[in-house]
Amino acid sequence: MRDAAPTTIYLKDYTPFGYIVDSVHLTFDLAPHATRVKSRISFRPNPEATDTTFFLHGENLRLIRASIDGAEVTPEVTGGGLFAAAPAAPFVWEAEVEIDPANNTALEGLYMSNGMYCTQCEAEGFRKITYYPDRPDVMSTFTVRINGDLPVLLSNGNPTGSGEGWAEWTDPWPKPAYLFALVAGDLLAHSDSYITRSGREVALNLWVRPGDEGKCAFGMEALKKSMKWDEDVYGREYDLDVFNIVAVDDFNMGAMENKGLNIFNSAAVLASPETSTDANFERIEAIIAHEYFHNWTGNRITCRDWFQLCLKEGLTVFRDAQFTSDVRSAPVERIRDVIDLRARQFPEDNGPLSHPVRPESFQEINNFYTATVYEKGAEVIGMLKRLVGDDGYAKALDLYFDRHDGQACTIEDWLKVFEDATGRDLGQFQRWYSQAGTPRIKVEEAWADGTYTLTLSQSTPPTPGQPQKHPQVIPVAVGLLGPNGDEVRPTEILELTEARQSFTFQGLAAKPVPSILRGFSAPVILDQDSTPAQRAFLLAHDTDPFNRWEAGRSLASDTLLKMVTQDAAPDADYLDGLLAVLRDDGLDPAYRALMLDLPSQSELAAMLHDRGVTPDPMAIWTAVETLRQATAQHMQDVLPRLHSQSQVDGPYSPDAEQSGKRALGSAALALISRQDGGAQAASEYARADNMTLQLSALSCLLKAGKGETELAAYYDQWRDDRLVMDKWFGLQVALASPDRTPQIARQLTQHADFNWKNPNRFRALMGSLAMNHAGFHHESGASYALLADWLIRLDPVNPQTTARMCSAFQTWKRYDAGRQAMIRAQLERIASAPDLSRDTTEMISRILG
Ligand code: 0A1
Ligand code: ZN
Repeated sequence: MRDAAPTTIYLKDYTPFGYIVDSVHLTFDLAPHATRVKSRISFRPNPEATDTTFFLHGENLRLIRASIDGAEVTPEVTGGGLFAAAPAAPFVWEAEVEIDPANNTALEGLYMSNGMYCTQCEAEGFRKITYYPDRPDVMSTFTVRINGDLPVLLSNGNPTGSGEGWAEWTDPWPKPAYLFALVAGDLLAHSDSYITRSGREVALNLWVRPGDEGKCAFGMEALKKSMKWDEDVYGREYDLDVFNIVAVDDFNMGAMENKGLNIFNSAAVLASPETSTDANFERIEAIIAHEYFHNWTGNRITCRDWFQLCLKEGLTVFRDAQFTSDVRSAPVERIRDVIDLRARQFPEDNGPLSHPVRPESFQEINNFYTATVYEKGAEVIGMLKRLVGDDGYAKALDLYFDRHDGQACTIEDWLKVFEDATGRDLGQFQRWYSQAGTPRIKVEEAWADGTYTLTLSQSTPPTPGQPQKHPQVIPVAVGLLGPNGDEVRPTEILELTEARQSFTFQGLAAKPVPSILRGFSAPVILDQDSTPAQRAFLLAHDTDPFNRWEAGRSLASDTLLKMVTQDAAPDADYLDGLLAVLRDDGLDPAYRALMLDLPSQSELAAMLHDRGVTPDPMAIWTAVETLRQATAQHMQDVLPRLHSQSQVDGPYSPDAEQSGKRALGSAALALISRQDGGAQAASEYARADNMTLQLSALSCLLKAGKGETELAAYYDQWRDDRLVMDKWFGLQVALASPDRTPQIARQLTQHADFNWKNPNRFRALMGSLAMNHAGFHHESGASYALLADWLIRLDPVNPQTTARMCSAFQTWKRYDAGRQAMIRAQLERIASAPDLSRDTTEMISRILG
């Protein structure tokens, strides 16, 4: 192990730092292997702290010299930082260190990507740049001078001076070190400007490598839309003279909200119709909004410590989802978010990696940038809004910004704002932050003398470290439909606070059909014994678009589970109901496309496991194939018309309307390909003039076991475009038939273009392997072994990405004894790799349990 004894950090141990930082001055002399960083930092004792130890974090730094108030000091340097004797009065700390950005492959701290210097400091990367109290509750203004022989030199804040080979930046807003950023390189700007609502002009730049200028326009529009939306909806205005975004090819995550200088994975910002799909455009718009919104929820108000990560992430995800709902379609956005939550957060919350939205301990904080903190964190805010109402939410948010601007806060501060603004006691609601696991709600119905009674029972299974759970407050949105399909009771929120609770509805003429958990009003699993006929009724009549979709989805799951466990034939209620929906031209094409989507094979495996059945990945795969085939047959007559929607009038636009039509057209083409063996897809491929259609046609061909020629043509066409080639790698693995998956994936790892040190390329291949359910769980165990080989290889180079990819194994205990033994062997092999990183060590030990 690289770190002999990994230490666990606990929320309960929080203490404030002994010193306040009044200002930070940094000077960078850039050189690939020997960058010098000089720091001058003004400290003064913190009257609120009892521990006055002067410890500065620092890792992989070569200390050249250090002084306090001008007098040279010799600190005690450890692996994680240094101690020095500090005066009990204000003092100035100065230090000079040397770092090696060119050899920084972990992409944390200051590193190089294609000859460009860039930084990533969240969560604890600043300590790899210089000695500093690298914790989010230490906030200061920063002035940065960059000396370097490169045309573009950027840092946070406003530009305050520049000349040949140097630039100076000043950030007037106090910030924690994790929001520090520096970029230097040969970059081009796509520029624009924005006038804020109070009339200030902000210069906007999107900086890219030469050659990428044609992929900036969409991102810039998304930025301006986000700035306007945050003014209109939250009353939040931008607060600097410039806003810079930089696209970087080598990046561990999607993007980073550094103050005034957002750094983006190029996959999360660069887009053009020829190279990006509609889904890419939509994701880019959401990420740009997300990072921009962090300026208030994250930067102006930040986190006291990393346990409070959801304070900024849950809220900012919630805000970016609101934005997408407003600028696109609200029901479609909600359905997509729930699909994503079930695909990523539910498995996490119901397996060995389960943790509360606000964790109570960690070894490596980078392992807690999870779907639970982000997506469940956002769901918790959605519930809070549902419980206090839109006005209560607006008042609470205004109070939050007023009261806490400039501070580093906790979840307690956040909930107190809601209590003070609305008068509501949130004592029980707090459990959503401290209790892990997905609550399950069981539904019972009773009907007598015009009174309908719904009895809801909640329970949350044990999770690591939390054997006992207490009832949570769960907002359950319910509407009632009469026998003819009319809504007899509009949506109301039932507040489930007890373990078991009944709700009555009086004065009804006939027994109603309930539509429960409308809009997915809480992140729970609903356990309802309804018949296929009842679900089909909701699919036909529910006025709540989410639950209408959900009815179709549960019909699909039910039929698939019966096909797996009872060898049943595809259910007619499902097929007829789906056909009726597809025929209904009054329904949004995007919505109809989502109706055609099936639950993922991994989700089906989880459902089987919940019902006490050991999932057989091949049996699930076969059931899905059979249902798809039956669907193609049953929908045969409507498919050509649905497919024709792909051909829109006028030039390509990634807007909701056009992309919805293409989504429906592509879903139809996938079914047509099952009938014609890919003949139509081949001609669609030949005439596709945008990446959405090109990729949808190629996918159909690969699924049909064809597409050799097209794959080769695609390679020739796009071999010089990294982002488009990521798709080429990903698609082949994602769509490989289960029997050939390990072999295809292995062959691709030997391809000359498999630049495995680039996180996007690594994820494209290995992430797709993990997502190809039946192929990953190939009975030979070859896919497990292949992934483990590559995780072992990547770990010394990039621990963060390695650790994140380990979650591919998190569901291992669902499967049969043979597969469990093979996975355990791979996990143990990874664990015993020499010098395994702290990141990966923690993940593997948690997964092994
Ligand atoms: N705060 C960013 C996510 C992020 C987190 C860590 C990173 O490096 C380890 C990079 C980005 C966001 O929420 O967008
Ligand atoms: Zn974020």
